[in-house]
Amino acid sequence: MTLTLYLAAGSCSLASQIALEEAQASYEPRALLMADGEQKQADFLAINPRGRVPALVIDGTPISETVAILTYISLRFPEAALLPFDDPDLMGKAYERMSWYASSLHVGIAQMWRTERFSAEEDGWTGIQACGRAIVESGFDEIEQRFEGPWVLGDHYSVVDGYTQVFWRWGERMGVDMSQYRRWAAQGNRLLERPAVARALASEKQALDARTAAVA
Ligand SMILES: N[C@@H](CCC(=O)N[C@@H](CS)C(=O)NCC(=O)O)C(=O)O
Repeated sequence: MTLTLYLAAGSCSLASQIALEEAQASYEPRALLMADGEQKQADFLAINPRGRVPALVIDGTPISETVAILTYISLRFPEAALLPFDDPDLMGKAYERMSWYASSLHVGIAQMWRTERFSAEEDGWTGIQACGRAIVESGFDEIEQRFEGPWVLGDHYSVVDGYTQVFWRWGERMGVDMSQYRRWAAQGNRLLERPAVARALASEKQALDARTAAVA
């Protein structure tokens, strides 16, 4: 089986890359330069017609959407126990959380940083961005309040933890005072101590450095 992960630095593709590293999967990371619009170029649109990362190509067949990719990796590498498949209640929690991230919190981020998707009329952008920020900030409060254990799903480390880290990075980028989120910070610190997460972050950087060096 060959696996290729299309990613972009600082993006939500980090969640999929952490999952691949946790699974000790053999995969090729391929960084796109989003600032150059590579996600909208024909060769990538042939992989994901929506022009978004992450995309995971499995033996030539692509899948996109973070929740789908995280599910695929968890099922493909069951020994890594990246989702609690034998616990329906916990699985419900895992999918509630991942669906909320993908359908609401990430969309709030897009309202701020990709406002052109929501209205062609620039006059209305300030309001759209303010609503996006409010969605994100109340979502961050919810993340903090709902921590019940060392990990997002309590005692079970899962792909949801890496996905949650994506939002932490974005919060820092937005200039949110992340020091107010103590339990979330503790989970993030535990996460960063995991060798797989360190490998994912290094690999994300390396893939980007290789691309920027090639372009320079
Ligand atoms: N629903 C998709 C969203 C993917 C997405 O929006 N990815 C962003 C990076 S975080 C992207 O590729 N943006 C490129 C663009 O908007 O042109 C998922 O959850 O994977």
